[in-house]
Amino acid sequence: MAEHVILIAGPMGAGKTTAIQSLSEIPVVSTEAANTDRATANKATTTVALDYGEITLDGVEKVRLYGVPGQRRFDYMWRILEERALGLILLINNDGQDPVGDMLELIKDFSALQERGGVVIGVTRSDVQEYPHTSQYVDSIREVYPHITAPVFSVDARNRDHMLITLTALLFNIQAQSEAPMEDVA
Ligand SMILES: Nc1nc2c(ncn2[C@@H]2O[C@H](COP(=O)(O)OP(=O)(O)OP(=O)(O)O)[C@@H](O)[C@H]2O)c(=O)[nH]1
Ligand SMILES: [Mg+2]
Repeated sequence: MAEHVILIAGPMGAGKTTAIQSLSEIPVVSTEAANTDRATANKATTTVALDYGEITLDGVEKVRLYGVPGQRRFDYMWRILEERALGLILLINNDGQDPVGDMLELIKDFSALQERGGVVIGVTRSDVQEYPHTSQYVDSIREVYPHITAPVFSVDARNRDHMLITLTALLFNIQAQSEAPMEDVA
């Protein structure tokens, strides 16, 4: 059976832990601790090390899902988990202070993973905060990272179907990127 390791990253409260709970077929391993930063995300707990879940697609592809902490003080975990990963789901909460800026910064933070595999963007909490629209995320990626193909979806991390579409799009994107002809460097 083919196996993939996929990372889920994004700002605090974007829905990384929730997304893995939505997708996973096994009980999720989580490392939640009391959230002392209620100003950034008003919820009781936050991830301090990782989340882990698994899903099998079409009975043939096993996907290991790792969620990383949103808080940058734990970003050493980003680097550890990134090494094993083939692709990245970037969840961005639309009700953050500067969600498009957060996305651009995180694409840069995970540029090695993007180059090795691929990235897909899931914009969450659009029901809480309507703007910016997904088109603004798409336009910003085109402007700042014109060489990157990164599909952008509006999703609810609590919705399994939304997260399945996002994951499937990422796997297609990774496959397309691996089959793309190498750039002519001669
Ligand atoms: N209204 C709404 N709530 C959402 C949506 N997506 C996720 N949530 C909620 O937003 C919260 C996200 O919390 P977590 O899943 O803990 O976020 P996280 O990204 O793991 O955060 P950290 O681990 O702290 O970095 C949860 O309460 C979810 O139920 C959405 O699209 N709309
Ligand atoms: Mg979390």
